[in-house]
Amino acid sequence: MSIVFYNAPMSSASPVLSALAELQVPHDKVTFDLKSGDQRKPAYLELNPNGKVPLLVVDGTPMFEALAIMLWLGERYGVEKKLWPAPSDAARLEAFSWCTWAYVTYGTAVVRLQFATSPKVSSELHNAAQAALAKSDLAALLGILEARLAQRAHMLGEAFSLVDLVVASVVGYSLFIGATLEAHPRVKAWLEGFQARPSYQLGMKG
Ligand SMILES: N[C@@H](CCC(=O)N[C@@H](CS)C(=O)NCC(=O)O)C(=O)O
Repeated sequence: MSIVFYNAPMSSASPVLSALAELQVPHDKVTFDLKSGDQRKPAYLELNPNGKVPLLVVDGTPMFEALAIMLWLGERYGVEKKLWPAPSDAARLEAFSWCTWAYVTYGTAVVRLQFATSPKVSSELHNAAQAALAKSDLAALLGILEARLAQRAHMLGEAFSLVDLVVASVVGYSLFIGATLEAHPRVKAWLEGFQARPSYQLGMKG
């Protein structure tokens, strides 16, 4: 199988790079400089009309969206590496739920906070009330994660899995935006455990 991975340091591609490392998936890596506009070149837009990273090209077929890519990697490579539940395992249902929860439910609150406060967004669009509401929604969601981790060391049980990588990547990013973990010590310890893994370090390095 031929896999080409389009990456950019410190971007939405970083968790995918970590997943490729955890799963030891052989691939060729193309590193983009987003500031110079590599992602908007016509040849790349043919592969990904969104003009964004990450992108995985599998035997010539392009696949975009980090969550979709990581779910596919889990299905294709994770079972044999014991990092993704087998089709007959009920934990597979939980795997899909928690990964989607991280990117869609938690991720939406992260984006709301980002739009309300980010220096990359024009200041007249900043909104203190929206920021406070998004922060309080993030705290409530972190409470759900805290409760989950009170019953098991990792998202699916005692062992680390790709689900930890997916969820921790989004939670880790939210701290850069302004979420805090003071009230969620289990989430904090679990996140620190993930960030100590070589795959996380590699993902961040790009
Ligand atoms: N929802 C997409 C987001 C992808 C995305 O926003 N990528 C950014 C880097 S973090 C990008 O390539 N930006 C380049 C641009 O917008 O020109 C995913 O998760 O794959």
